[in-house]
Amino acid sequence: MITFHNPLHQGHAPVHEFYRGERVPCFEKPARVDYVEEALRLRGHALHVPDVDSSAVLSQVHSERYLTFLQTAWLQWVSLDPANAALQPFPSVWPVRTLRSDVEPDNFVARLGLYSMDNGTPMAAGTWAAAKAGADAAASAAARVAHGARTAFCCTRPPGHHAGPDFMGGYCFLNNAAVAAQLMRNQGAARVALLDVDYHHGNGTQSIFYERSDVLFISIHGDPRTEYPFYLGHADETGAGQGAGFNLNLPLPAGTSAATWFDALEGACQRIAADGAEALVISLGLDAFEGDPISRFALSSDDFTRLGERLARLGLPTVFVLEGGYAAAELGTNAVNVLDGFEQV
Ligand code: OKP
Ligand code: ZN
Repeated sequence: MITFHNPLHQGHAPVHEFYRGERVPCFEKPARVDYVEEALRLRGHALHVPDVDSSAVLSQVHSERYLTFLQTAWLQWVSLDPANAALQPFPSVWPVRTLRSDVEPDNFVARLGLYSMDNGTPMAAGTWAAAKAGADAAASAAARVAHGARTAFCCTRPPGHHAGPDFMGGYCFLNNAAVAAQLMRNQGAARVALLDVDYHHGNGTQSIFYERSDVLFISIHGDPRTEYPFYLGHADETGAGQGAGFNLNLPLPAGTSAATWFDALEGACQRIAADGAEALVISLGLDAFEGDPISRFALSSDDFTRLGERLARLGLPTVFVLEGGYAAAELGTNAVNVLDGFEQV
C-alpha cells in the first residue's frame, strides 16, 4: 500500500486531557502512529513523505478565520506569558445558543472557545505544523489515487473527523478525510463517497458536506445518545438542501457485537454501490476494536482484515485516512490488517 506518513506528528504531544474533572494522560499520543509505522515497515509497506501542499484544499473545507487562528494559536498563547510555553491552553467558555459567534473576541481563551467544540482537544507547540503536515499527507494520498493508483493510505495523527468548517474538537484540528475527498473532487471525480468507520461519529466531516450532493457521507458509530460527540450522529440526519439524501448515519448501541457491526457495514456498502461514486475515502478509526480503552464495540483484529476485504469488493479507487484507535500497541496490527485485507482481494 502506498503510504504517506506525517514526519511532524511527534511535535503534537500535549501531556494531559480532562476526565471526570481530573487531568489524565492523553489517549491520543505519538506512540499510536509509531506503532502503525512499525507494523507497516514489518509487513513490507514503504513510507513516503507528503508531496502535495494542502493549503488550497484546506481553504475549501475550513473557514479562513479558523485556519488563521489555528496557525497562530500557540504564538498567541505564549505571547500572553512566556511561562505558558510549558502549559496547555484549554477553552472555558463557548458561544452556545443565543450567543454570538460572528465577532471574534480579543481575549485568547474566548477565541479558543469560539473555535472549539469541547475542552478535550489540547494543543502543544507543534500542533499546527503536525496538523498541516497530516493534511498534506491526506492530500498526497488522494492525489496518488486521483492519478490512477488503486489505493493509498494516509498514516497520521492528530486525527481529523471531528474538526468542522470552523472548529476543532475530539483531538482533531484539520479534517484530513475531507481534504482527501475535496481534492479528488477537484481532480475530476464527479462524486465521492466518504465512509467513516471510527467508533465516534464524524461530526466535522458530516457538517462540511451536509448541504452537498457531490460527497456522500456515511458513518457507522456508537449511538450519540451515550457516546461522544453526543450532539450529532443520529439516524434522522439525512442531509439538507442540495445534499438532502446524501448523509447516512448508522448509529449502533454501545456493546454492539461484531456480527451486527458487519450488518451495518453491508448496508453502508450497498448505499455506496447504489450511489455511483467514482472514488471512496475511508475515515479509518480502529477504535471499534474490542480492546479499545474508550470505546465499546467488539471487532477483533481478524475482523479488520474482513473490513478491508469488503471495502475492496466495492471496486472503487480508495484513500484510507487514519483516525482514532487508542489500544496503541494493537493499532499497527489492526490498521495494517485493513490495508492488507483490501490489497489481497
Ligand atoms: C476521537 B476519535 C475520554 C475522553 C473522550 C473524546 C473522544 C474523541 C475521540 N476520556 N474524548 O473519534 O477517535
Ligand atoms: Zn474515535
